[in-house]
Amino acid sequence: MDRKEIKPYSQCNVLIVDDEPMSRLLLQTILDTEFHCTTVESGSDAISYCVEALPDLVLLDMNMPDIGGLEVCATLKAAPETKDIPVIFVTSTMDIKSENACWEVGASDFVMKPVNASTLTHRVKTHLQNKLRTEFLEMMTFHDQLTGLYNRMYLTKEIPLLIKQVARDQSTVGVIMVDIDYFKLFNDTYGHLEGDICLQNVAEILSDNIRRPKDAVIRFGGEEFLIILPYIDEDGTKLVANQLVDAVAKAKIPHGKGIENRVSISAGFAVWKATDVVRDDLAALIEDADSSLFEAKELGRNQARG
Ligand code: GH3
Ligand code: MG
Ligand code: MG
Ligand code: MG
Repeated sequence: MDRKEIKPYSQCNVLIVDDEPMSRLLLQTILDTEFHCTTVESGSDAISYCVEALPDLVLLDMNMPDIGGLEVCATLKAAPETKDIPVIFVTSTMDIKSENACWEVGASDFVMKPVNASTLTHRVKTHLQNKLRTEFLEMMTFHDQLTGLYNRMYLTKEIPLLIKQVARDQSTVGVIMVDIDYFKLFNDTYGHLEGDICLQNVAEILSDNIRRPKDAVIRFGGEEFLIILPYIDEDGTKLVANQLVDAVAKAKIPHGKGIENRVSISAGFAVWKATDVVRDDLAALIEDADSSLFEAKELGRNQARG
């Protein structure tokens, strides 16, 4: 996702679900000029498409032979990944009972058949706008603007929930604190703007090397990054920490006053076990990683310690 602005309607994927070919064609013809449309002909296809492709909005027929629209909507609203996709019902039969049923399963709106093209387009736009704005604000709240990484707000809001989940699963979580070496000297040599670019480059290298969906790379402070690795043990954490140190060194970002004239990082890591009640606290875990980082600095930088 572009982190600087809200994406345009033309990039929004609208899913049209209807068992009648003529209805699908009509809706698609109306909407195709402004949005990117995909069509499916059954409730079950709609659910599997949504889980896989996460469309921005769903136009949903009420009556279909396999799974009806109400059940499709309820299924989408029950799953965390699909619950925020707005659903607009498109139907010819709408008494008060069905209307209420639509709201109860989590519909955002409904449009009557035969559809008025202008009303349909406007309703779709309104709900897309709400969704895109909410997504954008959430993204801004939880990300650092310079690097695009997660920020401290994400750390305090989301990570404790993740750690609780790890504890319930009786597993472990690895934490790595990363700090760029001699970064003050980098700024002094090349200027603050180049320093910002360096931060972006290092952030990208860290992200490229942390690939599991539940892992998080957080900009913790100025040139400090915190990496949270749920369900990883001590050996795994150590391996990742060393990989990060190597990856930054291998990138050979010039730094006249750095180790071997390159930008390098130091890393300190710690691992929390679900059974280890004494350390059942994010702050304590970060402190552990931080004191290991101090050791890495003391031992000459450009290395990981745990
Ligand atoms: P060490 O190897 O011991 O970590 O030395 P260091 O110079 O990296 O450590 P120090 O904490 O003294 O310096 C951190 C520097 O990071 C100081 C500050 O100017 C710079 N910095 C912090 N945030 C930013 C930022 O957003 N942009 C830029 N360009 N520099 C930043
Ligand atoms: Mg139908
Ligand atoms: Mg620092
Ligand atoms: Mg530093």
